[in-house]
Amino acid sequence: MPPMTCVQLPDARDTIAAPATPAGPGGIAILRVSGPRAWEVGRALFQPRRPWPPGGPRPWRFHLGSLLDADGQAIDEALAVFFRAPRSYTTQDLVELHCHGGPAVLRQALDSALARGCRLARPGEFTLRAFLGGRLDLGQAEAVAGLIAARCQGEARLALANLTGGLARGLAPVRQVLLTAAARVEAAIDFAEDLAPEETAGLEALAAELAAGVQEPLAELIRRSQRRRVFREGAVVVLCGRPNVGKSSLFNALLGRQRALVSRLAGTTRDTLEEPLVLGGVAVRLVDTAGLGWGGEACPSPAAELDELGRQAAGQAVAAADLLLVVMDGGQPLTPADREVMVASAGRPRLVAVNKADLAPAWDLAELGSPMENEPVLRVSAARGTGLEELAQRLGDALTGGQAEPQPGEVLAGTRQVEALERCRAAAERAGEQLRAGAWELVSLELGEALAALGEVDGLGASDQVIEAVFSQFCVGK
Ligand SMILES: Nc1nc2c(ncn2[C@@H]2O[C@H](COP(=O)(O)OP(=O)(O)O)[C@@H](O)[C@H]2O)c(=O)[nH]1
Ligand SMILES: [Mg+2]
Repeated sequence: MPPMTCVQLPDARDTIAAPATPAGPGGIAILRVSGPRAWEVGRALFQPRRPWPPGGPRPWRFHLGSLLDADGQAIDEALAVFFRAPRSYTTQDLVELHCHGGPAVLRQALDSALARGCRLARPGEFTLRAFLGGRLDLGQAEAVAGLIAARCQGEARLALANLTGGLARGLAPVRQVLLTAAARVEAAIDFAEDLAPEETAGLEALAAELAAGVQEPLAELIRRSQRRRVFREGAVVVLCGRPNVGKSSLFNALLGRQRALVSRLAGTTRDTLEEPLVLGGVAVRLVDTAGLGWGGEACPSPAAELDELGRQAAGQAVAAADLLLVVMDGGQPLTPADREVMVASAGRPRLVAVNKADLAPAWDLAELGSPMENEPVLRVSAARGTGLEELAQRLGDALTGGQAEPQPGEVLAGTRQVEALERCRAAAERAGEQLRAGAWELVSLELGEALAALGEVDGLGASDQVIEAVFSQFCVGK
């Protein structure tokens, strides 16, 4: 186990405030205030149009009134909702102020809350309180971040399944098997001297229960999560090829808009350009790059230094790609630079597209050499728009391996969770080995480790360090 550094989670007794909606103009913006003094702050910030009823604001109802700045001046017409603990998102007293979505209004409202003794919420701190208050387990809290960050339907579906507790529900039987085994082994340790042979045999049979109830279901969940990881995490697809083959033209054609400059001059693109796109149900970052290979020729552009920088950036993008879209020019004879690109991308996941199919073919596919024999090559024309649908389809298939998109309710574990589940599985396996050896003390240790690793996923007993790591991925106001 890695050494635990001491992490201080933020104090849940502070009353915190933050905008819950993104910065920038919008119909509505929401300021959230949570903590023991939330109602007091809410009442100071908000003047109801009609006087409060005798008991003060009625919880869980919208109230119309004015939002006030730190000096008590009206900033905006607003709605306020007062939530009473524990029936709120954070499980604490909580107030939501719904005002008009102007950055100036929201800024003043926030300043007003801070002036009244609130602390600015840290990223994810509202959800952290929901977790600490027992409203969400750790997997659900992670799913909140996942749902907010979801870029396509598949990602949103996977996040929602975990938000409704799908992961923890699936792991509950695993936890139960581990707990039962741990209890039986503890008893065996206490009575080690007087264990009847059938009791010893029963303990040995526990190994089979661990295999069937812990190792196998976890291995299956881990395998499936890894196989379908691309649907959770998305992918980076990088266009590469020598200058002027039409990379930027294809980039634009795939996006359906003129994002990158296109010209007949080599070296038009230097910075890498990146745009989001959904392919095969996968959230993709599509990256256009400067030309990769120059085939040992002198740079055709006088700005050789810029070309060199562009090439370096392209090299970095290619190195980080999940999938390469290698582009060739079908209307010009193959050059050493084309071959250089083919060699540089060999062995990487790639799809080769021969562009400019509208021109008379200037070379034969066989000229690409023998490694290409089993690799499908697609002829497209960025200029005419032909072959693009098939290209998008093939890119999607290459990313997913032909797998179907996530279905509603499908549960997958994320990278962090997979790592913890694998530790749990391995510890259960070692426990099984020690069971067969009759080393009860060691079995007990391994089962403890398995339960601790499982706790990092469902949050039952996660360390502050794990909790901190999960919540640091959030945005402020959630
Ligand atoms: N005929 C034809 N010309 C194309 C096609 N795609 C791109 N071009 C032209 O090829 C040149 C280089 O295109 P560009 O997209 O800038 O290439 P890049 O350097 O690889 O990004 C431009 O003059 C484009 O108009 C195509 O499908 N057919
Ligand atoms: Mg370009």
